[in-house]
Amino acid sequence: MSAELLEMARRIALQAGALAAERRREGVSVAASKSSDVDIVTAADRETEALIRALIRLERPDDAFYGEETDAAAGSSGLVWVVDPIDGTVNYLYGSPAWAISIAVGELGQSDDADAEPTANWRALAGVVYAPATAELYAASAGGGAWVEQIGSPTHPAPQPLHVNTGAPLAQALIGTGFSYSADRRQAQAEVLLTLLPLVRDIRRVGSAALDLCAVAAGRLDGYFERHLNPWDHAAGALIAAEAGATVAGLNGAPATAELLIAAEPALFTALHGALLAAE
Ligand code: LIP
Repeated sequence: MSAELLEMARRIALQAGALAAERRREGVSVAASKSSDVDIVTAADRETEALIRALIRLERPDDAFYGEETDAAAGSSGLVWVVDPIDGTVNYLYGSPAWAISIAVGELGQSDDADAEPTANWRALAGVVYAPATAELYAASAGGGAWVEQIGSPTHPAPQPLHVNTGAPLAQALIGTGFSYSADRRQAQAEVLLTLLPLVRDIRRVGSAALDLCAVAAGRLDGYFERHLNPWDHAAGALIAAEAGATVAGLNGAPATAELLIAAEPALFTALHGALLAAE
């Protein structure tokens, strides 16, 4: 099941990435703002999600859908697709390369909370993060490992397996993070950073949770944390990082949710979790 779902997600991500890249070349502008004046959506975000949603429905009409730019749709199959059509939207708007198509599919868990995030207690089955600007497609299936493909290379290199960095103490760890679109939340996040920054090697703020999680999987970051993420930001990247050896979770053993997501190899996860608790 996971292999077939992964192949489907990969195929759709490549089509969606080609569309988004073409729209980027044509020129991109803000279509609307959402939770704040700086939380924007472009017409390409909407068009790309519409394409992904239609392609999924064509092949698997009974699956649920949960995307950033359109209303959620329930399903009857027990599977849900969690999609960010363009993660790193602001980078996409400015023409920076750090943006990606993020597509994940999993088995919905049982929850009494109708408002619960679909990824809070789901079982992720397959995830793909495709970055057209760098032609890198990251992928993972449950229990099948994680890898990165170079798309379009004339030499057709084999996919490279992904493994997290291990052994870096917190003081030598390169940590990724990100910030909310809400000014009040950013103030609080900056105050946490004031405490954390002297405790680690350095901080990186890429602007795409999906690519931050793939960077942890690839060993280009030792760890990553962020508050206030949406499920579509991390659904695919979290599986890729976990299949590459990271612990991906929230506070005190809870699943990763909007409250907090931390991703790192187990020993660093514990150290980073403790430092974040102390910094709050
Ligand atoms: C983005 C996340 C990023 C976060 C940004 C934004 P978007 O998602 O991927 O980690 O720091 O504030 O939420 O809005 O580009 O889909």
